[in-house]
Amino acid sequence: MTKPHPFEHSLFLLLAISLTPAYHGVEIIGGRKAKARSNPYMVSIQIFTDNNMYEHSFGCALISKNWVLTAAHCKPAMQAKRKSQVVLGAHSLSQDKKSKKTVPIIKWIDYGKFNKKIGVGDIILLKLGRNVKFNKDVKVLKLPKTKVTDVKPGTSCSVAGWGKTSTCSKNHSDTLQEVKLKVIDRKTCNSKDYYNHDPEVTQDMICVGDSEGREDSCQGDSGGPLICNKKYIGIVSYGKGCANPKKPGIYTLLTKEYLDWINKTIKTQAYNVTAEALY
Ligand code: 4AZ
Repeated sequence: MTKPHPFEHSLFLLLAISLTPAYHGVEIIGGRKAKARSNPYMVSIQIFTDNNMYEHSFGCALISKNWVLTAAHCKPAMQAKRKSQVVLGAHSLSQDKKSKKTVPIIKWIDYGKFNKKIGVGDIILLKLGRNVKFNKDVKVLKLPKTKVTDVKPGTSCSVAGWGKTSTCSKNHSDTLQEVKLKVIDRKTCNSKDYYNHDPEVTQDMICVGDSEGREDSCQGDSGGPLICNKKYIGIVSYGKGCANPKKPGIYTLLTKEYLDWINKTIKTQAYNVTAEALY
């Protein structure tokens, strides 16, 4: 075997580095690896695929011992494949850590007003097959008080997820990524240069993005929570592409109406189980 020329060595190194996604800093899109345990409420929704394995498909947040909150547009994919589960306490999805717990999804409860065409009502509750145990890696994300219903434009928010790390990548991220984004006022978001009312960004949605188009949530982050001022404010819902400065992410806003529905549904369901157990 001939010895490689030193220049060949560095050329190979350069090629290897430039092909590593992390080198470009393109995580979630433009974000960074989340600190382990910094988002213990983050849950991965996984669907059983034709490859005979569960694959990360959406994000969601743990809101009680047996409920997670996510986006309604995730439901058809979950139902089409029948078998879906959630993974809690994960940072890397592939690494087999003790902290990771897998629980089946046994029920979907729709807000009932989801309209795919116009994007409204993109919110759904998923009931888990058993109660989860809370620990350092698995914690509830508290729902805000019903008084908190909107956030001022310019507010800094964060989103985490295992979604795509670049617009052109096919795969989701193995490690949880997070990014900081800013709230954009509805008027701007609906203006001609932005969404031009297609879809209409209504009072129960919120636009959040990066004016330079470097950072965004993307495919696979859908359903995950939007945190602003340390409060659970919204759900990753939609966007035309990812990291386009004039097409920021559109999030379902946790309005009083949605929060009342969530609280009522969880209470009613807990009562139903008790009632069922009596017979
Ligand atoms: C998606 O397809 C998706 N840039 C999620 C978020 C955004 C765009 C698309 C926001 O799940």
